[in-house]
Amino acid sequence: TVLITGANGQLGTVLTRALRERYGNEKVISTDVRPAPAGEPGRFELLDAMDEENLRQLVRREGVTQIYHLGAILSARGELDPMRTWKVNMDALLNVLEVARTEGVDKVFYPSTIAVFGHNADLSCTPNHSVLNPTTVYGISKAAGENWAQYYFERYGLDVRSLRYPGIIGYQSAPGGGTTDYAVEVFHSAVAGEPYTCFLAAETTLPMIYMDDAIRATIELMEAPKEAVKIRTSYNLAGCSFAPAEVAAAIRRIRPDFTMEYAPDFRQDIAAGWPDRIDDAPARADWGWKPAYDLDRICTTMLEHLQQRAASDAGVAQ
Ligand code: VAH
Repeated sequence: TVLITGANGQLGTVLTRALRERYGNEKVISTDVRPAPAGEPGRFELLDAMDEENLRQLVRREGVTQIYHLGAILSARGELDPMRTWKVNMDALLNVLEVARTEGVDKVFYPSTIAVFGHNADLSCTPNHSVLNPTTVYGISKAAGENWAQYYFERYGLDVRSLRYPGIIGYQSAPGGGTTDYAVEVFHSAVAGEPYTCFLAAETTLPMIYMDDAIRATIELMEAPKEAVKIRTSYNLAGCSFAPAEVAAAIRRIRPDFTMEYAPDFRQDIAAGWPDRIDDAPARADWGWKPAYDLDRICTTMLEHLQQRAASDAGVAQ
């Protein structure tokens, strides 16, 4: 049985569906601090992973063998309340690791992020084994979390696996509180026929990945033979890299009327400390990672899906 925390989030929503398709509805328990969205099939439990006892009871009662711990406060929202962000992100992770270790859970997935890097790294193409000087409390918590993951693997043999995700772009779910959220919002505006005001400057290049690639990478890493997983802090995962102006241009190739304006806010400073692109050579070498979506394919796919949804919503409204 698989347990997912943060299952109602941007990644959790889609990963839960993918795991249910793979392992069966009954074998996957989604949990979140927020109630389940209406109409989702499968088992859902309200759970705050900061509550160790509740987490332990659930793991024990259901005979959980794998935990995907996705619940966390992201970069931009995290800066609004640093102490709470640290507490939520660390307490929940340590509870998951401790419960997994003591209840004999086989495998744990822990998402990390390109936000673990900071100004002292080579931000033009950041290697996996790079200095970590994160500038956000979210990044600090993930850098610490990666090291805890490795500690539990080395000290207790707990099979924890982790990816440093770039910004994730998908049509199925809304991002919540990240610095890369613009790259999803922009497509919603384009489909609504509205201009988009970007909170990052035009030339701010960041690593991004299409949702299908992010999900496939997660499942491929989790299903790789244990010996193949050689990095036990976290693997750099690359999709493609682009700046807001490049997305705008790519959207205009399909929707020539689309316009983007720029009003950088505090998130620009966050983005300035992050890589332009990251080097994912170890992921490719160790467990065969290869992304399938470049910017143009992301644009075509996003616009198609959001357009279809808008059309069917309009149909329902009539
Ligand atoms: C954020 N999307 O913006 C997240 C992230 C790629 C960075 O982990 O906070």
